[in-house]
Amino acid sequence: MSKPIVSSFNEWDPLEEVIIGTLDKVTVPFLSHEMKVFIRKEYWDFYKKYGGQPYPKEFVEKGVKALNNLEKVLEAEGVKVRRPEPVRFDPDKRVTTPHYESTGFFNADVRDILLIVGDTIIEAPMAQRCRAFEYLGYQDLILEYFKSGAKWLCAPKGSKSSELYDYEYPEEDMALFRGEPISDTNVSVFNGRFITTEHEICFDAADFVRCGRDIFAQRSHVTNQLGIDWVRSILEPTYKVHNIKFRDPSPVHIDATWLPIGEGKVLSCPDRVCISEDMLALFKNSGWEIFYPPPGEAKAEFHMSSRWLSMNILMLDPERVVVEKDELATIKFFKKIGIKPILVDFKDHYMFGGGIHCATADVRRRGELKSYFNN
Ligand code: DAV
Repeated sequence: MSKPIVSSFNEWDPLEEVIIGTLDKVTVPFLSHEMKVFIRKEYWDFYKKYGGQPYPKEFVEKGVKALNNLEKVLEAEGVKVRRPEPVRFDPDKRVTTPHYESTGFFNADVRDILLIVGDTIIEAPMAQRCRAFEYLGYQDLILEYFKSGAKWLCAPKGSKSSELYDYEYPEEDMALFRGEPISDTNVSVFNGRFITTEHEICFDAADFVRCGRDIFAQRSHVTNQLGIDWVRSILEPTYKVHNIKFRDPSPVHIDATWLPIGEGKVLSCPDRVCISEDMLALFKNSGWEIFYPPPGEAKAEFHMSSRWLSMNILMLDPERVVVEKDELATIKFFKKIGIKPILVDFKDHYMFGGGIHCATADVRRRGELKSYFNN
């Protein structure tokens, strides 16, 4: 039997096929309540002013170039690259649902919405209203993979009614940006309070990382416990889905916080270390080594993310990693641990919130389903 086209079990087996997102029709999201933990406070005025309109052209042109640079670099390394079809709806057109009105955002960060586990593509419901219809941009591509034998699952989309969001979430905690050093641990998320409630299932795919039979998921502003429980319910018993926590005042997506780079090797953001004793014990008892990369240093705009996009990298295989070309400290770090950096000029994509890992979804990695943990 020939190998399925969609087959990817971890973050590091040799990469054969990948999807890279698109900035086609990218629209400035509205500064709605749930976006206030996502967009840095110093940019709120920009989002209040331009929400629902296209981004200034020069930003988009540079961002498009960054995605195209990544495509060229991956192709040169022998990886088959797929791009989503041109977006056939207008994200700047206001959509009225039974529960809210919103415009859209983009289709650039594929990792946020598509969770690929083995031969199954799971469409995440997304937590932010501006991303509710993002799945439409991937339908042709997923249909093609489905016809080739992949399984296609949609998580419950939910209503995104106002009950899904905590409107009393303290504004001072919204300003505590993820990944920045904090002294005070008495902030909402440490007490189990997030911008999303448990009113209905919600998650972004980027709050999950895959290590064969073990998958690690964080409760974040965009992924609630019901979302993690839903993923667990469909992947069990073949896979184990573990909850993992970090010292992060504003968690959104796990892939610039805790990113496996090979069998027994995980990158851990030193500004938001793991605080789950059981998970630390699991990694330790299974012989895993935790690596702390240096901070990001590329000169770029960061509207919706921390500078830790530097560690949001893509493994081509356990020996080669795709890194932003100006992340010099990160490049040096990888060389030191024996992994060859493949450089790409990508920093102009950072302002849209994502790094190299975010902008991609690995469709096929050569390798089998294995267990890397003693549990
Ligand atoms: O560090 O701000 C970035 C991941 C976005 N997909 C951060 C998280």
